[in-house]
Amino acid sequence: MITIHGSPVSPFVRKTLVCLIEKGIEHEVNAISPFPPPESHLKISPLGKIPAMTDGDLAIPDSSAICGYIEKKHPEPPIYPVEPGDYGRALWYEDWADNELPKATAALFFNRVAVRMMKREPDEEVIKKIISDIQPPIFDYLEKEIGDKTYLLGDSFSIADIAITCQFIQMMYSGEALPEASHPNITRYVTHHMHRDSFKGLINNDPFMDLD
Ligand SMILES: N[C@@H](CCC(=O)N[C@@H](CS)C(=O)NCC(=O)O)C(=O)O
Repeated sequence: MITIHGSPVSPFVRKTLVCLIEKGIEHEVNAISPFPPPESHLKISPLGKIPAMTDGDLAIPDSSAICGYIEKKHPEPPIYPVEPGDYGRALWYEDWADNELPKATAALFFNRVAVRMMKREPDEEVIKKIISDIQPPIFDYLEKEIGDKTYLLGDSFSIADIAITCQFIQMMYSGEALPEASHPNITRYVTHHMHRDSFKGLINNDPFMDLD
């Protein structure tokens, strides 16, 4: 059976869990924290990060590698577009959502919530700077990419929508609302996707917010 190692509160763990749930794949979660990771975790995740996945003797770290493996092993329903152009764009959005978007979203969770778990006080100056300087260009790019679409690629739900929605949920877990006035497309898009059964079940299991 597939085991995802990492706390479900992590946006990257959430990404892998949504993929598994969307595909109806049986799995279990070994809810470890990476701050610091248990010694045994370094054997399956050399960088000490979460998530890592094991499937029998196979170990794969990193949410993108894990989602790619899941897609190859269980192609239906697809979460990566089949059309080559859309596939390439999906990989781009996934990479952007994992590496650029967190500077504007998950960074708020880290600096407001995770620091307390590490027995440190949040730094309000850092938080203000994220909201005033870092968020606008990142959100402006996404706002234009979304436009009036429901799905970023074609007319189906894909890894691009999963990776992006995961990061905004993390921002909301820090107590920050979606940017309705400044970025209405983002707000409409994220609100739509986070109400899918896969996301909703995970959100309602976490201690930060509840969805009807
Ligand atoms: N590119 C990695 C990023 C994973 C990641 O940064 N996870 C965070 C938790 S949300 C982590 O393990 N941080 C611990 C650390 O950086 O040492 C992925 O997609 O899985």
